[in-house]
Amino acid sequence: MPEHDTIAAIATPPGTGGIGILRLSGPRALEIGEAISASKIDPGKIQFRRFFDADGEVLDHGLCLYFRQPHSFSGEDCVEIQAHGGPILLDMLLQRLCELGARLARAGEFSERAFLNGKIDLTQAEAIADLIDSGSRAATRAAMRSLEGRFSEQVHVLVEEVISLRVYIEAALDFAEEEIDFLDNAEIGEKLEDCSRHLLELLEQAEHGRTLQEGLTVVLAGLPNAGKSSLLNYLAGYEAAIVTEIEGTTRDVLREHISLKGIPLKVQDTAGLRESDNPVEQEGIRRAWQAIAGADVVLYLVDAKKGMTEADQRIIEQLPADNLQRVFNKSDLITPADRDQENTIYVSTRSGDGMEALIERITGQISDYNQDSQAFMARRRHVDALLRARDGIRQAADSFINDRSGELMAEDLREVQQQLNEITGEFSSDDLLGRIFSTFCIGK
Ligand SMILES: Nc1nc2c(ncn2[C@@H]2O[C@H](COP(=O)(O)OP(=O)(O)OP(=O)(O)O)[C@@H](O)[C@H]2O)c(=O)[nH]1
Ligand SMILES: [Mg+2]
Repeated sequence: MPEHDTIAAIATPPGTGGIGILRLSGPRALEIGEAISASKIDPGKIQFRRFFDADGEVLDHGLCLYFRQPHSFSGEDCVEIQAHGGPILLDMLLQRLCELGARLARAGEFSERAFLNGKIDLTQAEAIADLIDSGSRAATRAAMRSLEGRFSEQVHVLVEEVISLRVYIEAALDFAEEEIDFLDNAEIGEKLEDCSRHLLELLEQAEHGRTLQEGLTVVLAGLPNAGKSSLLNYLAGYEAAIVTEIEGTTRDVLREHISLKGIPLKVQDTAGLRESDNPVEQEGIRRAWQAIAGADVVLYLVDAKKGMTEADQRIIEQLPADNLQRVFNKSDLITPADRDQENTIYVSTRSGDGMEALIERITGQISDYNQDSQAFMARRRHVDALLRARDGIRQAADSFINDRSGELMAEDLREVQQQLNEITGEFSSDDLLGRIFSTFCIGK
């Protein structure tokens, strides 16, 4: 249930600026706004006002806006005060609002109220935070699409499909003798198939959205001296990592946030993979494998001058094949005729040769996706819920095909519906909401 106190916060970022904005939301917002400005405030107008302290002395003057509920962001009565953007001044104004009966808002509390009042659903609330935090143009556009409701719409379509299937099955269950007939009905199998296919499509889109939100994790791996640190430096545009001709230079995993073609990347340079007696290097290699396990893309670097060695082959066999890209570095040291490897990108961190193709390979998939203007922002939470829903559908298919049980199937589908509703927040716990909104900024 929505709370009934009135909250206040500074909505503009800390620091100085021409304008600083304070927000009030709750049943006493108008009363407090009128008290601090010692005047009446009308809805739907922008009004110039003075703002006073407890002794009637003018603290500042600026603009005042009143949004009458439910026509406001939070769905409650809201007053916005646009004052001058000095941090001390804004604090004094905020303190005055609290003296008049407002309470300091918690992080994300305006958005939380908007959600509880049904103004936005949970994915949209999350999209606001992601829009503000987005680290690239692609991420910004995707967050806006989620805020516009593209993601929620698709979840709703899926929920409708599951509901219609449930209704169909549960109606048949009411006529117990007919259950056998109904289980022979091919239509159910087809509907399940459709549901499953649509869910997998949405899951794929959500995975892309999550990558945009979190950034794509690209791990540079290979034997010592292949040029991993040199490549990190090339992509970062500065000397982030130490480069020497000594094998085993890098030990720690080095992480750089790099934006390529508007795609946020977390590029990780790792220790060269080899047998070592040195405990420090051993730990570095262990961490390198850990980084590889968490990668969206692994670039496996080979020294082109040395070519693919047995040691390289042994490592490649242990790498996940689906997100692996082989890169032959030091192409400046070989002739064009030596470029005989398939599925390989040749680069030189020294001359910059081949970098375009490499960057295209890393960002290609995601930017293609974004260009068809379908990409929406998603979070790990959404992907997890969709994965659970996918498992639920599989379970339902199993109940249908193997157990021949309409009852089990109905129960499986009920759970699928719940997992999907968790995404948009139609089904949610206080705990989940607390976790989500506490990561927002104050005043949002
Ligand atoms: N000619 C040439 N030399 C390169 C190129 N890239 C890197 N090198 C040299 O190769 C050596 C090793 O480079 P690093 O970047 O330190 O290699 P690494 O893979 O990080 O090595 P470790 O940290 O030991 O695993 C250095 O002497 C670099 O100058 C290249 O494109 N061309
Ligand atoms: Mg290195």
